[in-house]
Amino acid sequence: MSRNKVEEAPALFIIGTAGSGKTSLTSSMVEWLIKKGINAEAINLDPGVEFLPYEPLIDAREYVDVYEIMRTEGLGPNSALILSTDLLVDYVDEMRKTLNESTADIFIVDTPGQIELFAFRSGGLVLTEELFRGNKAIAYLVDAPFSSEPMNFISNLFLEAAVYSRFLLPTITVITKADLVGGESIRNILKWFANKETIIEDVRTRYSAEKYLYVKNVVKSIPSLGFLEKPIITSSKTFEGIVDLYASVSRIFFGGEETRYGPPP
Ligand SMILES: Nc1nc2c(ncn2[C@@H]2O[C@H](COP(=O)(O)OP(=O)(O)O)[C@@H](O)[C@H]2O)c(=O)[nH]1
Ligand SMILES: [Mg+2]
Repeated sequence: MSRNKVEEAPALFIIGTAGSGKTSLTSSMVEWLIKKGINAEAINLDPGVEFLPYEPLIDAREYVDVYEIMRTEGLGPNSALILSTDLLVDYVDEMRKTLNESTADIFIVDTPGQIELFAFRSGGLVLTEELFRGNKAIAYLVDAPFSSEPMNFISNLFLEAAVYSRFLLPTITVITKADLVGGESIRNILKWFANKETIIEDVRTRYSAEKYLYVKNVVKSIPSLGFLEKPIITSSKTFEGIVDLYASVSRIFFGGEETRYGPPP
């Protein structure tokens, strides 16, 4: 990889629902990149995480303490987590100092467990815009065991579209935990991505007529939603697909090739 060191390293934001495998993928990807001689640094923006399998360059927990906020503000864990994530924005300048001194080639950014804390509150957008100055992209994680069911798959794609509409950044769909499902599930997911008629048909055979009619209408009304480009199939346990994910990321950051959604306007 070559990067003009005058520019800041690009940042890949790892976004997905709770438990979709963000922290695991951040860890595996950084480990894989470092083995390849690429100076990757992990950034943890989740103030609520208990255990991290990687050593972050920046750790949200050094700036905000969820337990302290629970005590001082008299909040329960959910409210304290929301406030903690919002408060991170106050530390952008301090975090910038660390980034300024970094010689990283790429930042892999792990985001809060609950997707809405980062994607659907103002803090996440501010952090992506003000903390990172290089190129940016999103890896949107779709849990393979969860998405093997057609309706789950569809709702996850709607969520991906909602995330995209917030950030307008090049977005790669990443199927995680491939090691937990059989080849047939993966083939189905790839089939649904390649041809939306197939998911409408699978919904027709598996669910009520009411659900089928609904899916038929909504899926048809959003022609480009997640069905245009092959997702990357990965496992953070076996490292399957990490090479493909990095190839996609490289194309966005260094290859100038358009992604599924194209570059931001
Ligand atoms: N088998 C398997 N388990 C995984 C994989 N990725 C994550 N997990 C497990 O899924 C759970 C949630 O993962 P985590 O990375 O913490 O998800 P996050 O909430 O999105 O950060 C943990 O128990 C992980 O060990 C994977 O590729 N394969
Ligand atoms: Mg996590």
